[in-house]
Amino acid sequence: MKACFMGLGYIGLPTAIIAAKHGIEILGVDINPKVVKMTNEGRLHIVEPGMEDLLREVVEQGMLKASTKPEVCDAYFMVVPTPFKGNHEPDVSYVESATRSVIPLLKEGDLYVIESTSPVGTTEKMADIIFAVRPDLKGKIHIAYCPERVLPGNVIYELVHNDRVIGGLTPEATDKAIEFYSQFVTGQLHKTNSRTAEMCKLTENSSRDVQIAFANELSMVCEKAGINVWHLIELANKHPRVNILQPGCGVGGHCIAVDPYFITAAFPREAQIIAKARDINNYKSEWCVERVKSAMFRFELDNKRRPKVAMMGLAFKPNIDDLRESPAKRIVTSVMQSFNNADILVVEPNIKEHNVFKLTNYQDAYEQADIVVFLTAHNEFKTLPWRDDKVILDFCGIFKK
Ligand code: SAJ
Repeated sequence: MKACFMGLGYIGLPTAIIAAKHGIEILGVDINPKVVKMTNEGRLHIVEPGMEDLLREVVEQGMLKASTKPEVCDAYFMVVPTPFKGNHEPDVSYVESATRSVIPLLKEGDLYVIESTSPVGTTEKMADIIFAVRPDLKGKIHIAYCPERVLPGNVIYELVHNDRVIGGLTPEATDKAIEFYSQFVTGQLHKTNSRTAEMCKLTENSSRDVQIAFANELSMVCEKAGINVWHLIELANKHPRVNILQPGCGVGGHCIAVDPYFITAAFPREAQIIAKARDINNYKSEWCVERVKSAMFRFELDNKRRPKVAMMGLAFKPNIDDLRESPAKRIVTSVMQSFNNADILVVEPNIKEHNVFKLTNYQDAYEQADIVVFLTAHNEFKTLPWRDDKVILDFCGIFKK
C-alpha cells in the first residue's frame, strides 16, 4: 500500500519515516519547498535525536519521497498544525485545505485519517466537506481520527511503543485505521468513535495543564506564606495517592498551552476548571515578571546602583532548544521592555545564537550578575553552586534540594 502524509512537521515527518521504515511506501507532502527539498536529500529540518539516520535510510531505499503536491495513494493522513486565532478559537483551516487537496485523489476503499489535534466534531466536518464535493464516495471510504501522543526528544521510541486511541466514523473505518497503525505501533490500539478520540487528545493535554496550574498556584501561595514549595510538594507526594507536578514560570510549547482552548472555546460554561487553569498558568508568567521587576527596584534602592540581571533559560522546557510559545522567552522580553537601559544577560545553553537576544555563557552570567533569575530547569544550571551574595529568583526549582 502507499500512504500520503499531509504535513512534514514535528509529528508528520517522524511518523512518515517510521511507517516507511516498517515497509509502507510513503509520499510526504508539505507546502514548504525547503522542507520537501531537505527531506528528499535525507536531511532532517526538525531537531529529533536519531531521526536523521532513519530518514536517510528510508530515502535511500526509495520508501519515502517528499513533494509539494499529493498523488494518488491508498491512505491519507492529515498531520498539519491547528493553531488558535486571536480569540482562542481553534483554526482548522490547515486541516481543511489539506483535506481539500486530497479530495480529487480519493477512490473507493481508501483510508482518510486526521492526526492533527482538533476540536470535537472536526472529523465529521471534514467528512461533510469530502462528501459535498464527492457524493460518489459516500459509504465507500473509511474516515477516522487518530491523535499522536509523542514527547519531542523521545519520538522514535514513543511513536512505536505508546498506546493510541483510534476513532472511526464507522466501526469499519476504525478497524481499517487500526490495520494501518498496527504495521508499526506495538503499543495497544484502542477503538472508539471519532468524537471521543478527538476529545481524548484534548483531555490528555488539558489534564496536564490543570495539574501544572495546581502546582503553580501552590507556588504563589507558598511564596506569600514563607514556605518552600518544592519541599512541600516533595512531602505531599509521599502520600500514596498524591502526585503533584512541578511549578515553573508558566506553560509553553505548542500543545499544552493551546489544546485546552479547543475545549473552552466550544464549551465555555461547562469547562470552568480548564479555563481557570489556563488563566493561572498564563498569570504565573506575569507574576514572575513582577517579581523580577520588584527585585530590580529593591536592589537599586538598597545599593544606589542598577543591578546586573542574569535571565537563565529561554526554552519552553528543560534541556531542549525549542523556544516556541516559551514563557521564559516572554518573561525575558517583558523585563527587557520594562527596563530598556538595564544590564540584562540572557542565557540559553541549548542554542548558539539568537537573532533577538545576545546570549551569554551560563557560568559567566551567573558570576557577573547581582540578580539571577532561573526560568528553565536546564541540567547545566543545576551544576551551579548556591551563592549567598546574589539575589536568586528560582522559578523552576534549580536549588530545590
Ligand atoms: N511543565 C511544568 N511543570 C511540570 C511539567 C511541565 O511547568 O511538572 C511545563 C513545561 O516546562 C512546559 C509545559 O509544561 O512549559 C509543557 O511541557 P510537557 O513536557 O508537559 O509537554 P509537551 O508540550 O512537550 O508535550 C505534551 C505531552 N502531553 C502530555 O504529557 C499529556 C505529549 O505527550 C503530547 O504528545 C504533546 O504535548 C502534544 O503534541 O500534544
